[in-house]
Amino acid sequence: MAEIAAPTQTKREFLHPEMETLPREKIEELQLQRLRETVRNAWENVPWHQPRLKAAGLSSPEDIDSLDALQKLPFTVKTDLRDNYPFGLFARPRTELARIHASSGTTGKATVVGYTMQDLSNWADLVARSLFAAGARPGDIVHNAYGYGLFTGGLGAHDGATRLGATVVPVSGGGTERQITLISDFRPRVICSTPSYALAMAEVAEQQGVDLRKCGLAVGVFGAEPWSEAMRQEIEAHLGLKARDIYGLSEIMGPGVACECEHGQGLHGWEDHFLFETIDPDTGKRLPDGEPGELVITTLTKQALPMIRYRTRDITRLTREICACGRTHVRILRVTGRNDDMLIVRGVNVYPSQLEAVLIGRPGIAPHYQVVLMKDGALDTVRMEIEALPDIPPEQYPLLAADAAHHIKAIVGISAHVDVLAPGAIPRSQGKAVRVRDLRNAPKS
Ligand code: DLL
Repeated sequence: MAEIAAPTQTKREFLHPEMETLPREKIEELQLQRLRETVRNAWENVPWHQPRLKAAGLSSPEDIDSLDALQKLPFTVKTDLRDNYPFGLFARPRTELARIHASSGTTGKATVVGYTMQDLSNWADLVARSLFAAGARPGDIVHNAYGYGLFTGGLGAHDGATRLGATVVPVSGGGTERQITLISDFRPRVICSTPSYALAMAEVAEQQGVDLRKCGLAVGVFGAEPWSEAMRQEIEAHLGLKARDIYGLSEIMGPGVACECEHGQGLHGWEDHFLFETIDPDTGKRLPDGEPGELVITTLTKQALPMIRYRTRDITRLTREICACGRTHVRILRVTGRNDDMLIVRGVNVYPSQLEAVLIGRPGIAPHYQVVLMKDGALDTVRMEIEALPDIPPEQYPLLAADAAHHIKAIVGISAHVDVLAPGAIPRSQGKAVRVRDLRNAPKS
């Protein structure tokens, strides 16, 4: 009897090889066709869009005859979703929606987003593609510590990992001690969480006497908040894995709009489903690739919630150079921060992640911090609260503070007062970390 050959494990570098390596002209051909369909969907099915598109000079969706035509179309902003709360921008009747997510935001009404079954399926495909690019493989155990619920992180990563063919542990955020037990017992190869929560887990593991570096973790897929290269090194050192960046936002889909591959040189933005531009946030003019600006995304396949030129408020740069991995899709360089989070300190523009990049990894300092904004007369001032590592004696805190302030001044160019606090003093996150405390309008005590 002929011997049955063991299944050959062919080395596949892409989950969707043809699509991920599509030549640029083919990508653009597909994008133009899908852009026209998206504009048609918005025009025919969302009463809010048509008058705006007409005012922009469009007499029908057929006028979209080149990708350049996109530049004539009006932007969509977060308040447009709020103004049409809850379902006003949906292009499908409520009965055709398979799921709703929402983000609470800090002020006002939630932003509500909806998905048809097809939208959910595309989303699962793109998260699976992202996880694969980051290094996850079918058959892996994926420990999913993104929050489940209205936040898109939990269910988004869950469906993607399932679509990839992984075994998902749907643990959600929080209950950190139990997370550590599950990680050491199940030995997942892949972990998904916010980067700040990954570090919070590492810290609790150390307190429990568990060495996460010996628990079989190989790949971490971290996102939902800005994080620096210094933070990446810190996470890799404490968890013993390769830390990869995943980006997304609920208004566009959720996690998986873009993700790093094994080269970690920018996040591949999946151009068969989205169109990426960067603009000058003040003038709204499109910027050439390579220049930092506000990321603007147009959806190309969304049925329930087509988005035309959505202003993300995220600041980044794009490059269309082909990555060393062979993927041809545009790369979004690390998102440094949101426009809303930009601090202006005596005329210098600063993002919290720039301060993070300077501080994290400095000797004696733990990777937990908060930026406190205050007022000194008419001027904004910044106080950095950072934490000492447990083995640092408190007498040394003033020295550490002076050293940190010196480096902030030298590298970022602002004067910040630095307070070094005892271990555990900065609140730990279970999801998105609160990096900024704005006390500028707080009553004086
Ligand atoms: O945070 C979706 C997500 C979940 C992405 C899990 C990645 C992983 P929202 O709650 O709508 O959606 O928040 C979107 O978070 O506009 C960025 O400001 C920020 N953000 C998301 N990913 C990154 C990242 C999810 N990798 C907002 N780097 C976005 C920097 C990020 N900022």
